[in-house]
Amino acid sequence: MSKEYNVAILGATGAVGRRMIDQLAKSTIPVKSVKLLASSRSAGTHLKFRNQDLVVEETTPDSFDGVDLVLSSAGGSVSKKFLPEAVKRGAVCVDNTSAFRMDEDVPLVVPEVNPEALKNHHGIIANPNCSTIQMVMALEPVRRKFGLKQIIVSTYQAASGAGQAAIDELKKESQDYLDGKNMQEDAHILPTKGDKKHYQMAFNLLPQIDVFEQDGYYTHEEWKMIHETKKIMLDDMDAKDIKVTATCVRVPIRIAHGETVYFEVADKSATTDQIKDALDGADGVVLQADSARQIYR
Ligand code: 25A
Ligand code: L14
Repeated sequence: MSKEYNVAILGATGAVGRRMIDQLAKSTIPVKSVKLLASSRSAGTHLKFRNQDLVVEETTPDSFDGVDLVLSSAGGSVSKKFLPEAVKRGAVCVDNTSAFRMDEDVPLVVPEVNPEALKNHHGIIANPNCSTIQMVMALEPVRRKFGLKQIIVSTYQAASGAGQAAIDELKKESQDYLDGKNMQEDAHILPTKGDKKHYQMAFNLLPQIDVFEQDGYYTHEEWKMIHETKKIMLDDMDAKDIKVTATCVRVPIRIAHGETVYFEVADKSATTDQIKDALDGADGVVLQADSARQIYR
């Protein structure tokens, strides 16, 4: 790789892609050039990177000629189609979708938790589900000091997880609800675009994120949280050493997920204060435990 990188953002016009552009602009990654890729629908759209005006291009395999680094968030099927093409052309791809996360030769990485896993990549590096990332960031410092036996997590996930179209749908439904309009026809995206039925999200809660698993007990989002956590912490998606279960719920929020995490440590002598100390100052973690002053934002 050159000292300055040619970077492509795949899915650049999406809710995530636009954030990637902003974050890349702020980051210390030395950027030589940026290419914005999306579907034919948004080819020709103008977007800004720093002060440069860039035109979004339709993605083809040849889009990746000369590209060093791909940041990808255009959905799993798009990643499956294009990332092997990018790797063939010499690029390293960081993929935000679920397409490759469980492949044996694809590291699943949260930099603050398991950076060592990066060593074994073959061109594709996956990052986990958003709900998994925030949980393992907070639990890894605890695990390192006291060990973990069990995790029971419940999530409160915003519309943003399902992309820009879901954010737009929540906004329209909310407006229509407040305007007293008939909302029968409003839902087309949530709970999940690919499934048969769609339900109102505004002023509601939905107990489904992603599709249901065959056993009917888990949704795929819940499955992902369980197995991604094990792969990141123990390098084995089916590891038995930590028991994990998850319940994922969609809440009518635009952006930002929340979650409550019950966990059981292995070291029974650990005190609440010691666990707070482990969290306070951990890389990327902000501890807010000042209930007397009512601070939690
Ligand atoms: O498969 P996964 O892993 O589960 O991921 C599924 C989806 O989740 C989002 C992301 O959606 C992804 O597509 N996502 C993933 N991880 C996420 C996370 N951590 C996450 N969201 C939040 N947090 P998205 O909507 O943000 O981004 C989609 C982008 O992918 C581009 N794309 C689609 N097909 C492509 C493709 N790019 C290349 N080749 C293809 N074949 C997509 O570009 C977008 O950038 P686009 O050109 O198709 O559309 C962007 C424009 O279209 C408008 N729009 C969106 N939906 C609709 C719509 N217009 C009308 N009707 C719609 N239903 C948008 O306004 C935008 O301008
Ligand atoms: O697996 O709809 O990265 O909230 C994360 C967001 C799947 C969908 C992933 C959502 C996506 C999820």
